[in-house]
Amino acid sequence: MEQLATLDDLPKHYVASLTQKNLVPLWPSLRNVLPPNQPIPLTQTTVWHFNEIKPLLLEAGELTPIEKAERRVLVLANPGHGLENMKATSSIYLGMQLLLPNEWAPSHRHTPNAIRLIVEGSGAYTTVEGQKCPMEHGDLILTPSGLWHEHGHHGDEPVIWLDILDLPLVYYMEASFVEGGDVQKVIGLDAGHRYAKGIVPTLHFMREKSDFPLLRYAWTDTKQVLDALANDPSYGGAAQISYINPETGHDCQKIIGYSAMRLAPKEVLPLERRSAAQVFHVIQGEIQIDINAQSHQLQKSDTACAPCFAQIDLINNSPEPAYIFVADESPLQKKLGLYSTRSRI
Ligand code: GTQ
Repeated sequence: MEQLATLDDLPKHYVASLTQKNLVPLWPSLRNVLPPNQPIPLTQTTVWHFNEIKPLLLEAGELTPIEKAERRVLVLANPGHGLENMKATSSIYLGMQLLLPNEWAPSHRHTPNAIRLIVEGSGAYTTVEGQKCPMEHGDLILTPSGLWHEHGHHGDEPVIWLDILDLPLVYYMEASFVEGGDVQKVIGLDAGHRYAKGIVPTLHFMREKSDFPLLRYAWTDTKQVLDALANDPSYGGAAQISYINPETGHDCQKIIGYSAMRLAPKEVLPLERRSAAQVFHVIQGEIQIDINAQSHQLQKSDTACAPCFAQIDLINNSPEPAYIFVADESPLQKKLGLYSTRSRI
């Protein structure tokens, strides 16, 4: 493609008179906004090690009382986007949240969608629209856009979880805001029992209606399915599951997609190059992740992100299976008609 003229090729007085009238010439910026063949992502491959986050998060527990934080979170920020912008990728926000025994993070609802992936500790819960969701290691809890949620803790050890939100996108759209509310009244059965095994509570033959019927995906269930896939010789493919909305069969949330995979000992999994940026989080075990020819070691509870069209290999060098949680921007890109894949280089 032709090299185009730059701003410096224009007379200063001409550029000044454009600026004065809120006008901008396209051609000096054309190759930036429409780069040839593939995007130039700001998202940089970044790794966050849990053993580096945890002491700082526990220190935040001593430095800042929950009443003064509301949500005690250290944000996993991508330097490529500028740390202050609190983005892991262009659309994905990641945060590690700490809740200490007897603390309460008050009820609120907001326009961005959120999920929690429980990293460590037990005894905490998130109440979503009156449904109490226990938080145990590896559980996925949804708090979709507009649903009331609060976090509490009856246990006796710190609980830490990974928050994933589409906050960067919603904020960019100038659609991000929050409302505060009162303590929620918990309604009857907890989330796990409300929509279990394909059955739902029914009142006088009337089905309960909800856009998000399932709010908690227990890790014990997910792990069982991954193990069954891996141990089924007739299945053949890589052991991977998608978290879906069981009513619609669609992705469990509208903007960010969630899945989990299992890597057997010594398994090497080359991923196809995808237009959506991705986040990887180790639920159990350890892996080597090669992103664009750079190798990184991820231990349990470590998190990494990769830019669009990255060439990624997941490698399990350990004698134990590894379980990886994945978040990506593919539901958003598919809805917008922007999703594509490329063959590996
Ligand atoms: O727990 O509701 O990391 O509202 C950022 C914003 C967590 C939450 C975050 C939030 C929350």
